[in-house]
This record gives sequence, C-alpha cells and structure tokens, in this order.
Amino acid sequence: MKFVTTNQGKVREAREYLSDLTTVEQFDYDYTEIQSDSLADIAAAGAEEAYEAAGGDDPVIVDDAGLFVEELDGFPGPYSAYVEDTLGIDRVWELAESLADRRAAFRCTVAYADGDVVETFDGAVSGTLVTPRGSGGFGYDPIFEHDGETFAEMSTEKKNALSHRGRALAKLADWLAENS
Ligand code: ITT
Ligand code: NA
Repeated sequence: MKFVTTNQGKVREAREYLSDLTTVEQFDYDYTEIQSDSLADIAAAGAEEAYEAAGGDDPVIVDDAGLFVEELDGFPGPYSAYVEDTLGIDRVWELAESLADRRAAFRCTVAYADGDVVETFDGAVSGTLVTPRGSGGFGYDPIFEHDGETFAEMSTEKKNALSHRGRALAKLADWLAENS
C-alpha cells in the first residue's frame, strides 16, 4: 500500500501500526486539499486523486489531521498545517498561553482508496496545550499533553496506542483484515 503524504512522521507511525498486515511505502505527493471544515471530506477527495496520481495500481491511503482548540471553536483544525508553517508551534503556544481554557483535541481521518472503494476512518484524542516539551514525534506534539506527558515525550509505540492517528489506523487495520 502507498501512503500518499509529504510527512515522514505520519509514515513512521503507520508502518509501526500496519506492518503485520501490509507494507507501507511513502509516495511523496501533495494531494489537493479541498476547502472544507470536514477532515473526512478532505481526506476522501484526496485519496481518490492520490490513487490516480500514484499510478492507479496499489491501494493508497491519505491522512488529513489537525489540532482543534476548544476555546477557539476548533481553530486551527483543517488549517493546522498552514498555521504551523506560518507561525510555528512556539508562537502557537504563546497564543494558547493567553487562553483560559487550553483544552484541545487532535483529529485525523485516514482515507483508503483502491480504485473501487473509498473508505474513511476517524480518530481523535483529547489533551491540553502546554509549554513545549520533548523531542519526539512531529508538528504540534511538543505542546500537546495527554495524561501528564506531551506526545513529543512519548515513544512512537506509546503515541500510537493513544493518538488520533493510531485510533484511525486501528480501524483501517480491522477493515483491511476483513476486506482483503
Ligand atoms: P500531508 O502531506 O499528509 O498533507 P501535512 O503535514 O501537510 O502532510 P496535514 O495537511 O494533515 O499534514 O496537516 C496536519 C497539520 O497538523 C500539520 O501541521 C501537522 O504537523 C499537524 N499534525 C498532524 N498530525 C499530528 C500529530 O500526530 N502530532 C502533531 N502534529 C500533527
Ligand atoms: Na497537507
């Protein structure tokens, strides 16, 4: 299976999760992200496009994810990559520090396409925004704390066992086991 993404961190996590079922090869391609509030709609449209772009032979997955801050009505959500690229997580933390309520969630939709079907699998995890800590993971991991540890302080195994992506990949793994 091909994981169509520009993000190696996502691939590392998916490999760890799916290695018993299938190989996961990165196809480094920036699929078109449609403008939508729904990660599932973005991922499903992306998977269809990515399947063709990747050659139309192997099944593909794409993963659209974001950080949803409670007090900001879910912002940056689907715009998380743009916010990370323009501000960086240190400045996101400076903004979050001024909030009374620092609860947030990571959400993710993994979409699978094989030329016949498109299936989507959602995952979410709640946490709190904190001063950056840790050097593992990627993206917003250093400022996202769950149960006393930031995601950047956890091993990949531990993050996968708890994370939005791990939960979505677990659903994909169950579906693959039943349908392929
Ligand atoms: P793609 O090529 O797969 O799109 P991307 O990094 O642009 O890679 P998204 O469009 O899904 O990914 O944007 C997600 C944003 O949320 C981006 O800023 C990521 O760094 C961040 N993000 C996603 N999953 C994360 C995780 O598990 N931990 C920390 N940050 C995460
Ligand atoms: Na992207």
